[in-house]
Amino acid sequence: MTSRRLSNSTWQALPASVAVPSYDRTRVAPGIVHLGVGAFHRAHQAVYVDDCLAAGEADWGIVGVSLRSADTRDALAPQDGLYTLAVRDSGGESLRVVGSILSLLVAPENPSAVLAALTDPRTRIVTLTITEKAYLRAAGGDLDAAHPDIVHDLANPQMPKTAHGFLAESLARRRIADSQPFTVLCCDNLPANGATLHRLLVEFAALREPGLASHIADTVAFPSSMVDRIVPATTDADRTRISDQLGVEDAWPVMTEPFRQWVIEDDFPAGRPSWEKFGVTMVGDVGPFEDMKLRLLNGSHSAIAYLGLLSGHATVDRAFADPAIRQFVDQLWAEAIPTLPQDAGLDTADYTAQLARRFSNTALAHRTAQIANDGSQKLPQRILASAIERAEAGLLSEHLTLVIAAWIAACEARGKTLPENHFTDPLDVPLAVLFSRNLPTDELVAAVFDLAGFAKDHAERQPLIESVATHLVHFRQGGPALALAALGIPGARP
Ligand code: CS2
Repeated sequence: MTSRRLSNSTWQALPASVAVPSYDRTRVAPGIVHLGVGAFHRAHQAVYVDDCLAAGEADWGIVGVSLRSADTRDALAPQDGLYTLAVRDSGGESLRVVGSILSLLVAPENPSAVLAALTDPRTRIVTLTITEKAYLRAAGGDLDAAHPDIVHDLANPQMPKTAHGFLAESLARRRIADSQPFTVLCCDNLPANGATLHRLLVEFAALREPGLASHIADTVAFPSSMVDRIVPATTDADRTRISDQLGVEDAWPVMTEPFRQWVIEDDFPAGRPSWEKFGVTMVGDVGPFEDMKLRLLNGSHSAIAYLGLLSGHATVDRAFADPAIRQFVDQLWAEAIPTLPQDAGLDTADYTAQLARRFSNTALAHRTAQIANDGSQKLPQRILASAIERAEAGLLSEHLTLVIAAWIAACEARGKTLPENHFTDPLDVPLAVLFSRNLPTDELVAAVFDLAGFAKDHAERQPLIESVATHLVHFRQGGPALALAALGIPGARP
């Protein structure tokens, strides 16, 4: 492999088969600060923005911020922010160098630089992909005001650690400077993600100063958005293969599928790129799209992850090719679909057929263990929301509750049939304490529900717990084969 790096001075000499920025990067000004500059952002929002820049909308370059690790900055700073997007399916791989990330900051190293970027009047949009757990919600959904990072940020507003701390402090500074607030565009897989972040940030600001809370409540726009693209973690083999194809080294390429989707509520008082010209759907209410994506795509993704892990399948495509898991997913979709809005024009048959094709993409090697991370943060909106709504309508949800049991069984299997830290969860420590107590199964499930805030204070909590416990007994006695057989699905791998 060559030691020359992909950068402003090498990209012109790449092979003709690699698409490159067609615009002058030196003329691009920053207009967006992105919090959480991981692989998903670089395969999704940064690509849509790259399209806008290529069409001459030069005011929307991205300042990428990592809230925790320096890895992305360390890899991309020597590359002037350039990286390769590899779009993969059975037809092969197409490469594109993306130029929309102008600079990279690491919040723990230099919080002042992040605040400076956020208060720069040219910054008109702040986008976020920080993952579900970084919203720091307590069991039940309110801001976890006792979380050490929240306590820290309230005591040290000039040196924040959390997204809440950075957003509140920069909005406070912009308010004093009489500079228009930026629009906050949440791109994480949370229900009503804009409204959820708005509520959490107002809760956080109220702990600082009531005036700031009402300023944020009244003047800052938080459009919700639905983002979708499957982005497996990049491997060393990917890095080597891409660098060989480029003829220069790319330390941090991203892998993805051909499909991409972005649906955004059109509420940008400080302006926005003409996203609608580049494949983004701008709508008044993103709710139906969000629910369909969370409950059908992400819900079945979690099911495939936990059943796949328990059945010995390392990747989504292999798990989905297992006839028992495939049949289960079809039945899970049939259970979730009636909970979606019936009058919003959603074509669920087309959507699930497309999901089946996407999950069968063998070129992605999307690891089940990657999706299994953070189940306690993901299952409420992916699985429990549908189960609760069905219970309210007097309907059983045997497939939805099986996914929760599969999550618990997979958590218990770590250190036994699965490697110790095969996947992680913010609740790992208290979960391990619960598992060590050898509780009767229904008591264990009730304790897990309490810990994670599942169906908190809900009338349907007890029947859901009983259903999960029944499945968990099957998982413990006979693995996924017995659990799925009890639903009439034959032939699962034990
Ligand atoms: C996945 C998502 O890791 C996960 O939990 O379900 O990241 C999924 O791949 C994306 O939401 C697809 O848009």
